[in-house]
Amino acid sequence: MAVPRIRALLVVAVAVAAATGQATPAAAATAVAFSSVVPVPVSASATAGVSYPITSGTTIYTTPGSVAATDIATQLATLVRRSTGFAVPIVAADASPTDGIALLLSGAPATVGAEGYQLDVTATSIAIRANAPAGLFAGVQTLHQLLPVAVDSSTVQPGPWPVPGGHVVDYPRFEHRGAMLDVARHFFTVAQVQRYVDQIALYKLNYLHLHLSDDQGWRIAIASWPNLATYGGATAVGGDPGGYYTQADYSAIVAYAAARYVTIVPEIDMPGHTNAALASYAELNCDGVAPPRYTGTAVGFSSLCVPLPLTYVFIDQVLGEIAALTPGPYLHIGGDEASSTTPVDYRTFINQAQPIVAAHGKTVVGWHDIVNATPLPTTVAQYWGTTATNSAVAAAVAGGTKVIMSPANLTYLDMKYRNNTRLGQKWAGLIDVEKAYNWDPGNYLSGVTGAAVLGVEAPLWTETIRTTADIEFMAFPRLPAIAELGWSPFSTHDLTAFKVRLGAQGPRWRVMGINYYHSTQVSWPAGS
Ligand code: IFG
Repeated sequence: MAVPRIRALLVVAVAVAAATGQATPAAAATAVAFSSVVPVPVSASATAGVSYPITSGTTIYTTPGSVAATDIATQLATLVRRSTGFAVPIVAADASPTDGIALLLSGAPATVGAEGYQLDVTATSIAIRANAPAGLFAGVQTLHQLLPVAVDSSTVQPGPWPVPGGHVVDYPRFEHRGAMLDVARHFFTVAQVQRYVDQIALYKLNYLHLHLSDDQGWRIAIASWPNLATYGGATAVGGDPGGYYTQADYSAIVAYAAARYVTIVPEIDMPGHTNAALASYAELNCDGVAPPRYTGTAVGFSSLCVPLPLTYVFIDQVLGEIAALTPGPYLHIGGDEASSTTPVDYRTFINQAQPIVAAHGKTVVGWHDIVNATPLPTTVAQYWGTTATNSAVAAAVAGGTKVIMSPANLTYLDMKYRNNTRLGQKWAGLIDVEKAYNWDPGNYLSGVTGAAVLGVEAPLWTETIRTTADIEFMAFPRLPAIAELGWSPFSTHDLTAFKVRLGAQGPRWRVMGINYYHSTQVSWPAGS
């Protein structure tokens, strides 16, 4: 179709939209730049002048007999159906499709591994090939970012729906690419967490760490200790409403995340950050007296009673119930800021808690403070320091400990962008896009490089965060920067190029209703 006719079509579309009171169509007529994908793929080459038009005749083909491929296809079809109004049928691919959109668990190069994919867009077809469902899902996230931004509209838009032509071969640098959401300082509903899962999955993050307990709130029902949720979960920072997940709620989050190839990592912080538990059960306290519930924002004042045998019955039963609901490999036991636990007691406690986690078939993750005890060989330390050297962590790594990189001064999404940012804190410094992007998780902490680094995670603590809009304001645009550090080869690391790609995400975030911060370090397209 010659360009003038497309322009004429668009004029008509806008006129029709205006006449029918529909929202004027987001810029659906022009194809997204092939180079705008975040995280940047290992290799991507656009085919100039070629685009695939999604039309009412477009079919999605999937590998026969694969429930996972069909589920992924259904997620893509649901997105496209909602905004195009097309039927987008899903059928099993009986051969190598020559039209439509093929999502295939065959034909991908072995080099892309289990999480990678190959994507080809021609004038007549789109093909995503992977060795495993996780790779197919990753390829669909890249395709999603290549669809016109109007595809993310919640109402039918006029189109047209061109997808830019090109070839991608892609796979992740790090296995652990995570976000953390603190649901203890403020509680967020299942739907709010699921919305965040959708957003982090679009940027190929594959872990969501939920900080489920702290001084200000206990957020998951434990059948053997019911007061934890009903009493310990009733409040929040500032006296804001509390809340908690029933075990069915938690399972719904786990399942929703799993369908998007995001693994949930539950955290029960201990021995510190435990006032909500101690307030819920007097018998857990060394003096037998339950402290009042706490709605402030101080840290370091609480501790489980280390000499008390009941403490270990408690953590065994709590962690046992959570482990049974958690298909992922990790249980996070926190371990941070145990200022009210003596160093001897801290070591005793952590060294007793780790085998309890292992007995429930899970691998321990802890904030890096746990290297001051004796980490199990499989225990993972999550580094949250603000320095590029930490001799205790380096020593643990020399002993085989693996690390998830979360330097607070680079990845903490609750840090203000600028001094005048309304939300957030600034104890670890101000973090805008350039600081969030301009580092290498694999070569940041001295003595912690290469295979010792499992990956990266961006925590969002919620002392000052109360709503979905607050979450999105702090997570976007910095989380995609962390996502690119986790996925893309460091050879592609380029701040200038990244900021162009990041700016190109703005129009889609606007259509998705993501309340992102228009960082002054990025040039955002008009209207985004
Ligand atoms: N440090 C505390 C968090 C939270 C954070 C806010 C860790 C591991 C400061 N511990 O970060 O509970 O209060 O930025």
